[in-house]
Amino acid sequence: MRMLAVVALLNLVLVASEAITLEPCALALELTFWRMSGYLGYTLADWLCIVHHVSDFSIQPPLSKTAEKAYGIFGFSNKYWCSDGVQPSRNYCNISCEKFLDDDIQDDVLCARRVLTRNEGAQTWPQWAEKCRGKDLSSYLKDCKL
Ligand SMILES: *[C@@H]1O[C@H](CO)[C@@H](O)[C@H](O)[C@H]1NC(C)=O
Ligand SMILES: [Ca+2]
Repeated sequence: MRMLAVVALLNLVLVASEAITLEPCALALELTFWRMSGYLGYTLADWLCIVHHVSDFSIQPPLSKTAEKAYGIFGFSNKYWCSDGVQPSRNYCNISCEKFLDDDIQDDVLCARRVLTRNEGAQTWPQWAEKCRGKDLSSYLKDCKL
């Protein structure tokens, strides 16, 4: 009985620390479904470029909660956008950071929209200004059937 409990706990830990990697075209489809294409002027390719440079399409739990950390494909900070229950947070998206570690991106999208409307658009993601803005982003979608 006790053994079983330990095994179950181990399984949970392994699952929890496993990275989820999203396929870019599948993400593009989901972002389309959630009406992110063209939202406030940001194209699908802009979103893919942001996700590429912020998280490389990978959802990985932070190894510790002892400092500012970025959660999920959009890299939401546990000091501003979500709360991990450890860091003091403004929690502008009013959500637990854990919600950005699953493969359901609806809440991630809602928070990304809030980032755009609350801050100066995609400036919040320094990666966007550096690697995406004004660049030819057509390669992100060229193999996608949308
Ligand atoms: C924050 O989320 C909680 C629970 O999901 C909800 O009850 C509350 O009304 C929300 N607060 C704001 C300001 O949206
Ligand atoms: Ca989520």
